[in-house]
Amino acid sequence: MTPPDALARAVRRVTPRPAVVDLSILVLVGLELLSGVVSLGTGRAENRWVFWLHGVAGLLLAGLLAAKLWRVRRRVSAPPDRAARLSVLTAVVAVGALVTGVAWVLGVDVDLWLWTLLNLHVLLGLLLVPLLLVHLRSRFRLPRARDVEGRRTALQFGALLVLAALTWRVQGLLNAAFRTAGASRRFTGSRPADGPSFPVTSWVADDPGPVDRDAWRLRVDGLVETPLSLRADEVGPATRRRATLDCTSGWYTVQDWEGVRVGSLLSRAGVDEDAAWVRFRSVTGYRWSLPLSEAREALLATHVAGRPLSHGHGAPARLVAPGRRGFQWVKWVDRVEVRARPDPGQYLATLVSGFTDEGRPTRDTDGD
Ligand SMILES: Nc1nc2c(c(=O)[nH]1)N[C@H]1C(S)=C(S)[C@@H](COP(=O)(O)O)O[C@H]1N2
Ligand SMILES: [Mo]
Repeated sequence: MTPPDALARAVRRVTPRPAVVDLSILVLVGLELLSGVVSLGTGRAENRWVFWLHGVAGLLLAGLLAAKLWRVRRRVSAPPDRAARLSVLTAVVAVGALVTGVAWVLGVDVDLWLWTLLNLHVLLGLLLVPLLLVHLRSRFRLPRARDVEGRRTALQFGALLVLAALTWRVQGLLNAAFRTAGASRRFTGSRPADGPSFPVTSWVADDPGPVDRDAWRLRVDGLVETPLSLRADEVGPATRRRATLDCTSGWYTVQDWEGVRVGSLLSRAGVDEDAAWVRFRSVTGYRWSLPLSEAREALLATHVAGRPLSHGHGAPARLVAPGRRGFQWVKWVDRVEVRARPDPGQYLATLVSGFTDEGRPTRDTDGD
């Protein structure tokens, strides 16, 4: 037996029946969607397993998808019908999502104008969902009892899972050994932002004009005994805190932030008994909320790296929420609201704030 034959036999051995492969692909895409979305919301080391799961399940998915594509390689005949064209598109998007994900982990980054390879990975992953749903309608059947060969299928999946986990581990070791760009990645996949300064980013389109520091007031209200409205020189004593800003577009920076502890503002205002959440609002309408105890530990920063915040970084004050991802670090904060409940509308607010009057740049009307 020649080596390629031996390999082909080994591959056949670990490949489950077609219907089982297809169902597993479906389940894995669901898992990738879930872990991918959850991973965007966390930057805490104790949640690193979410990223691990996303990586290993991705490798498993790559293996099963390869088996599937090999199986159907001759299916697309000329002229392809609509369903076949859709299947090809689904395959291309799926392969694209996997390739961009793997490339990102290996440290590859290409400049896609405003985007990173990671943004493209997220887009392709999300695009795959509707494509797969339509593809399912024309193609899917559930595995029958005879497709599932009990012990054998379980062993196959065991072997595939071990293989995927090993590949993930070896990838980490190789990245470290060869000091690739992948080795400097944080567990979230973010790379260090280059240079002493760090990027100015907006989540979607938030781009207000500079906030006038003299006219600016910080309001602290909601479920408090004494609502406050503070001038910049009244916000209170500054504390310093080192914290990592980790943006979901794939970069991070560790900085020394300086500003008032939110807990000190809240003590001054006195929170009511049923207070449980604190919402931070930007002049643009962009907003995010933190549970009360976490909010107390957060900072409203006015300085970073020993200097006053620039407009782009959120002057006069921006939220510093350690362990949270960058998009939750609200910039240009002018209101701290104590609430009893969380705020489901915040997700939408971060997406649309750039399209409201407050969020749009004022520069184009400056000449009036
Ligand atoms: N008001 C407001 N705050 C915002 C954003 C925004 O678009 N509007 N972008 C967020 C995102 S996605 C990130 S990563 C950080 C970036 O902070 P920086 O521009 O200081 O690097 O700010 C967050 N705070
Ligand atoms: Mo971000």
